[in-house]
Amino acid sequence: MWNKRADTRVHEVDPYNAEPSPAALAAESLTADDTFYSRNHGPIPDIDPAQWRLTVSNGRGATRTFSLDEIRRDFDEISTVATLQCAGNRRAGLIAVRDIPGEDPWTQCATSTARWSGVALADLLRACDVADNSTDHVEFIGPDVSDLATPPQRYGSSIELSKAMSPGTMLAWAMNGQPLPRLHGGPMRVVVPGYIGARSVKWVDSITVRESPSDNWFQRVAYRVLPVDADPDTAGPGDGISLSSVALNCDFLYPDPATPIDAAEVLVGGYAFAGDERGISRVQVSTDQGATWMEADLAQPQGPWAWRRWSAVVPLDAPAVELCARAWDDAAATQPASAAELWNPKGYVNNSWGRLTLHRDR
Ligand code: MTE
Ligand code: MO
Repeated sequence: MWNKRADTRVHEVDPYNAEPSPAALAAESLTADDTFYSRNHGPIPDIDPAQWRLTVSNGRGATRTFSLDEIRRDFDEISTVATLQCAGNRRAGLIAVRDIPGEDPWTQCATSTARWSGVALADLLRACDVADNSTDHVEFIGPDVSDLATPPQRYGSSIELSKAMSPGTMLAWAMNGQPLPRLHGGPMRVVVPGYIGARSVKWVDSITVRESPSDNWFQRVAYRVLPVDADPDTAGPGDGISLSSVALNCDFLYPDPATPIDAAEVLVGGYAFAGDERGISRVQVSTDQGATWMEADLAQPQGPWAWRRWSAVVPLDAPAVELCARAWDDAAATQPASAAELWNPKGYVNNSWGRLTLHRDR
């Protein structure tokens, strides 16, 4: 029913959870809407843009309601290229270490990049007379009710007011120059560049400035890195590490490891992504489990909040070679080698080295 390519890997039909094939993701530096991954926690709402309303509560007792036409008429349009990445991206690598029941085995394609157009959230909040109180938070709520939460509740999240007011954070009504598709939050979604996808609430209809992070289940209980020995079914509100900025990550997108290579060297490539406030400064590839590394070529930056695509020509001097890739950010931090070090009960933030095993054809 959704407009996705035939090679899309669908983890769940209802709620719809699907990621593109690595080849499809590699083909474009901006991900088309028929390719973009999609992560949902409940039924997909069907909202008439003319009926959609956004209520903003400014934390000082005042509330304003906006229609889509009013927002488009009264505020300047901005446009930002931003990568979204699910906190569960690459979970399959953690499941290979130890099973994670009840969570989808996303591979490395629960991430995609689009040009988003809409209004700066800061402009809207200023128009609502929000106080410049640096310790406040901004809560976003959508209309979709998820029974993954106990008790079932509407999907929501929150971010710090400082992030809400910073450049890039926006309400988007268009994706790659087209009206925002229903599956991706149309008519309007939040886009929080550099933060885990979970904070970019789709179909947003309520925004509230508050003194503390949202009490919504998806902020307080889910999207947290629990201690290794915690029971995810009994973990309570506030347990573990709450996720916001995306951890430095990279992985391979090509070539397809299922096709043997008929040459002594091969072009490999993929994406690297550094979260909020960080850029990618280097990507390296190893053919010897990290004993030595060669520098990959980095494509031109697509903007401060977008992935960096990379490629390298590597020798294949054995029948089977396991390649490793790691990125460095501009604070010179790099990625951990193994997923085993990172395993956690809900399977978030696998940012271990990308790995790809290629075979020689002879
Ligand atoms: N917003 C609502 N209302 N409901 C959701 O289930 N999923 C979140 C976020 N926003 C979600 C949501 C998660 S976990 C991710 S990774 C992104 O949306 C995925 O956005 P996409 O489907 O456009 O790729
Ligand atoms: Mo996500």
